Amino acid sequence: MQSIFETIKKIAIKIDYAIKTEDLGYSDSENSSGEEQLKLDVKSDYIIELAFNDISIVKALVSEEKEGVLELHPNGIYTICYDPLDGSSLADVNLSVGSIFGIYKGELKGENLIASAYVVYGPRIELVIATKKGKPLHYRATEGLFNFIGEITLKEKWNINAPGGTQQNWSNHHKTFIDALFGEGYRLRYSGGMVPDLHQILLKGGGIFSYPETSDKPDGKLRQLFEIIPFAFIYEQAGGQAIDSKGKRLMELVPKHPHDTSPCFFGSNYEIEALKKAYKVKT
Ligand code: AFP
Repeated sequence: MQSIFETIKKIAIKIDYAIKTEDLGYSDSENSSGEEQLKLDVKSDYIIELAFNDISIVKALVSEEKEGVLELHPNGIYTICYDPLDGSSLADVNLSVGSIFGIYKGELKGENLIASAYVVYGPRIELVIATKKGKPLHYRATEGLFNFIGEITLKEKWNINAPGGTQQNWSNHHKTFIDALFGEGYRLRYSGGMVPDLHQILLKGGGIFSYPETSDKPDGKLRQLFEIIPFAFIYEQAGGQAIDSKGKRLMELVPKHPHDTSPCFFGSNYEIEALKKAYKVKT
């Protein structure tokens, strides 16, 4: 597994360089969700595919930017599902973006996630790695080398509220819940980039990130395999919770299709318990 994490570090340095030096315009292609691809999306995906091609324990790759499964090594053990550059549409306004990696063994479903990692491309390059051995581990790159900063632990309750989705398309009970948090003094921290928005809550100590079902996205927007399950694992390992709108753990998701989405809520225990009450989840 260590060879996978070392490869992610090399990938991070290369994608960061691409963000800072390459064309931020659109390519003439679409991804498998029918979204226009930025040249950076395509380049980041290529960097990742090339890097894991040299790692024999990687059996296959599944990318948010491509349809299907790319078989790499028949005798490999792990399948890596990844979003090469999440929030890429923010790069051209110089906001932080990220890469997300889910490392699975066997069928591609939550309970088969072995480890996950994400990279934040911001003022600094930061990396968080989570395995079943303990708390998520936070690293920061200095001149191309990743230095260990510390373990990540969420508080029982903190003060960040990151409400995703178009507000006019929220359900009434979701809007009531979000407004109630602001009424308790929560701070609005939402950039539209899942990786920096979730990273901020982890590092600041807690709060809640929500991307609910909405009238325009009844199954949510964020993808189960590449985005939701990898972060759900990290939040649970940090002592928090990650659930859907029925109160089910996101780690129990079983995608029917690699690009399936789900409503998702990630946060500290107090905020997630408050959400369960607002959503009348039977506990
Ligand atoms: P893009 O990749 O199209 O920029 O979308 C980013 C994203 O998938 C995720 O990173 C954000 O959390 C979410 O979309 C933001 O969606 P809204 O703009 O609908 O809140």
